[in-house]
Amino acid sequence: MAVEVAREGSVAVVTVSRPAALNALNAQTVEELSVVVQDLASDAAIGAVMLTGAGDKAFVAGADIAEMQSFNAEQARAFSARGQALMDAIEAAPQPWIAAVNGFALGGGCELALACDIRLACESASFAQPEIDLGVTPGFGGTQRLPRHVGQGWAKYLVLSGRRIGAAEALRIGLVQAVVPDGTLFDEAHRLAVHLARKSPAALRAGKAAVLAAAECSGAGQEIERGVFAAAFGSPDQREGMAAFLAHRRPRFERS
Ligand code: CO8
Repeated sequence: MAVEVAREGSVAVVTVSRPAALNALNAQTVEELSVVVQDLASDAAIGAVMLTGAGDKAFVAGADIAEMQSFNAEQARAFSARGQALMDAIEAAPQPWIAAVNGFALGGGCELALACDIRLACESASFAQPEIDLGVTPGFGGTQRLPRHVGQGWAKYLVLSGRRIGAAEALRIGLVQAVVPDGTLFDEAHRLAVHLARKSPAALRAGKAAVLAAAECSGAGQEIERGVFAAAFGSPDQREGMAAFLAHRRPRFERS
């Protein structure tokens, strides 16, 4: 198995473990991870998940290039769809997922980190979307999530240049939320996971869903916006607010 899961109380630690290939994601690893995400999502005992890579060199060095090398377009599309579905499932999971980026987060590895809710990195971690140097483009959701996290300018810089940036730069552009000294990442990420796991599960789920909806402002976010906008109509506050405006007086809203 290339994916290890350790349950420690209300925290699950998920480790991608293919050290000989720097934890690169082949089809089997994507499938294993997908099953793990599904299992954890339905495990009410788990309040937060921490995701990391085996060893101290790589988080995940990308999709498996050796496996992809001979793909035709149809196979590439299918692999991309499976990877995208995995990333979507992490993003939609009821629990928060923390990426503990302990080394290279390249290509699909960077995309995997981006699908998590919070990213912590050690000082020696590095990030890139190097697909351009393989003659391809990101296929696991990176073109969509990167601009959301770092803005279009940095997203284009990373996707078009393929350049690798260090943890400090990743922090500066908002790709990660914190950088910690090498050797302390696991404990820091675990501490954060324990902290999150103590929160209300319903509120965590709602918070994730609401922020996600905000990010998807062209689709689901705007539907939510329309829903809450419409639901206000006919309420006492809406009637009072609009009546007050038209009467040139201050509105008086009830507190309960
Ligand atoms: N896939 C397969 N094997 C890999 C990968 C990878 N992504 N990365 C590293 N490895 C293997 C190496 O081939 C090597 O194996 P071996 O010992 O058998 O030769 C072993 O891991 C160790 O790697 P290196 O000897 O290269 O170690 P270095 O410290 O010299 O270099 C690097 C480390 C910089 C990380 C280097 O290995 C590297 O550049 N790797 C490739 C990084 C990359 O380009 N990643 C992006 C891949 S494409 C992608 O992720 C697209 C995602 C969307 C897919 C959509 C589906 C169609």
